[in-house]
Amino acid sequence: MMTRLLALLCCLGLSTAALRAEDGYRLWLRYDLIQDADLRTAYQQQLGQLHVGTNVDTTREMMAVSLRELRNGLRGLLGIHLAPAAGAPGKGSGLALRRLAAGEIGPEGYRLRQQGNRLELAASDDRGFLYGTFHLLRMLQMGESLRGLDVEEVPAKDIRILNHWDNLDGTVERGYAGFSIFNWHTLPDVLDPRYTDYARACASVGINGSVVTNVNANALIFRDDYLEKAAALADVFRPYGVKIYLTARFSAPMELGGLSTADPLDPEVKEWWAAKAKAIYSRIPDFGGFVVKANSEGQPGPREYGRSHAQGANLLADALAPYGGIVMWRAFVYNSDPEADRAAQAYEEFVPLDGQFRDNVVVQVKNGPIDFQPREPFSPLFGATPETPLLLELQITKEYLGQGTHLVGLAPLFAEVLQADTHQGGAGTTVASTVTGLAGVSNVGTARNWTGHPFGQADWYAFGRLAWEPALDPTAIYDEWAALTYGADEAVRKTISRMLVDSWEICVNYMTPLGLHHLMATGHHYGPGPWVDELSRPEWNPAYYHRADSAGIGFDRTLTGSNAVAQYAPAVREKFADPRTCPPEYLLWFHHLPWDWRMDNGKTLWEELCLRYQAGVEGTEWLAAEWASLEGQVDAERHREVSQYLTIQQREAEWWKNACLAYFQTHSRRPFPEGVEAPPHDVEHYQSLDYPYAPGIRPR
Ligand code: GCV
Repeated sequence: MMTRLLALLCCLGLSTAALRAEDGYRLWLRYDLIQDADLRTAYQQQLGQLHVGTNVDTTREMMAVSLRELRNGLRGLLGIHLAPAAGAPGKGSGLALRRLAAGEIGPEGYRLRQQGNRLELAASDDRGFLYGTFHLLRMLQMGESLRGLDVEEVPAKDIRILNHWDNLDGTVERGYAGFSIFNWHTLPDVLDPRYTDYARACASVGINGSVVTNVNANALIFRDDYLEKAAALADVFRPYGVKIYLTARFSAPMELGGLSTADPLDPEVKEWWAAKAKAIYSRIPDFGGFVVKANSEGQPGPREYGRSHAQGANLLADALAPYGGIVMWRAFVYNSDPEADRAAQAYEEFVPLDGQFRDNVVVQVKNGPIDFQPREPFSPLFGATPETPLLLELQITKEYLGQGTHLVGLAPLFAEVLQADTHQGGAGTTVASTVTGLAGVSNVGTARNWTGHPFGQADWYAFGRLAWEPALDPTAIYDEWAALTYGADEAVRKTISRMLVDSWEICVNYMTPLGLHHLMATGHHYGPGPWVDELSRPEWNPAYYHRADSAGIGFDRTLTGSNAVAQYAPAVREKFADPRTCPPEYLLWFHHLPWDWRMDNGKTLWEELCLRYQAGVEGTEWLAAEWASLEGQVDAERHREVSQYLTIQQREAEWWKNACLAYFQTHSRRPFPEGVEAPPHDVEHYQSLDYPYAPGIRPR
């Protein structure tokens, strides 16, 4: 029976490995035997022996990790045991490791080059060997030729860091993949193998830091027993080149230290932080530093004492400076002033502080001016603080993009902001070129496959790859991920990468097309709630953002409105400020326009809005059809799982479209254009839907 099945599979051109059920735990590091025997033989000949240069110390922790990865990888992919080269040194083919002099290649960089009959992996530091090892293994998994190989890679950015919004009680704010992978209760004694697997996955895509606690911070993390727990994690991460960082609650000196103030200029407060830094570094000598959310959404901060964000940040920076630590101070601040435009507030607060921060402070700025909306123009802060290094904060977890159930690839969103031209200091000054690093809000949890939706892994992967090299093309990144995760078959990987690349625009269309933003329901941010207008703070209400009325729709951020557009450099400002030159994807972000406004394609604004919602729904049908076409070509377990999620996504895309169009029609009073299916219910029906237990509700 078994033999007949195998024969049948061979007839169909399918390998048994390709169809083995998988649960997704191995991520993109599967190392299954390469099925093409010729390719395997070629690789075996090229890599079968290991030549370790005399100046390479393989006893060092990180080098040992690299070698273990290499051995495991080659055992799995090629079925070989990587043997140290026999015979005279310097002779024979194989893989050669060579340490370069300091500075011969940049920090963390590596070179993979064919030298005669050898493939040489060379680096100036241990991290370079680690990243070079993963590069090589990636090439083998993708079936790429090593002949004539000559690549040199150095990361474009020093800070490539994940931010976990994980709480000490194990919950994850805006986490949709189970609980936190960090079990603070059983640390430091229990070292879950997941900690190692997590660090390894991060290293494989070049992520070199992890903030393991939520920015809505808990001072308890600084208590001695919790520092021991953090130190245990740091010990596990270290060999993988992942530094640990913690979030600092500004009021910790009061809550934990019993002081009567957290005023950044108070000498006792300074002493408290200095002593705390000393206590941390005595346990974690390579501790990375703090991330701070201050005076934002109820978090304490320096403003309570009449001090600026710079004074607050400098307090912590001074405490960390003796040990080389940094402070990542978040610019995500806004207040409830009904007259203020929330989109303008971070710029107003931080640009005047340029030049006032210590050298070891970086200001962490979300990609857009509001808050990880499905699509936002880039934040005007990028490039606007020449004296202050900035970090770009991206959200990998999909708080506003269908959370854990919709297939939405975020690499195109990441790339759009990275490549946006700020024109600050001249044309060609992309966001990527203005930042010193990238921080990504993690989507990882205790779900067996790490991210809940199987395709969520793709954006953990994409974030790491783009943090390493912001110029990478999203299609190429997803092509890699698909090959590593689902096998190197070209048709399969091309279909998957196309689905991922196109899915973002599809989601934007069924949620917030044409620059609309913040239309989601209260609390969970999952479904639509454009009608919400009764929340206590004006800027928490969707109606504040879309401003739909009988005349039209959109937020006027030009001279006739909030004039937030003036925060951009002149070339950008001019383009965004004129509705004729403003890219349609940001149109209603910057303009309040009449329903009958004529778009460039001849449609009215109302018609275009409706057609985009409809296109979003049709896009989910296309996603489902594409995935269905892969049945039998990826393992049944993962195929079924993704199909089930796509069913939810199709239904919810309809929900978004119907709820939003039913509501906006109460203002536009216009008929639905041809090609758009009218919502089956009136707006009251959509308003009555209640999802009290939608995941990701912020713990109160
Ligand atoms: C960590 C949004 C989210 C909050 C998050 C906040 C932030 O408002 O809804 O859950 O809090 O951003 O980035 O600080």
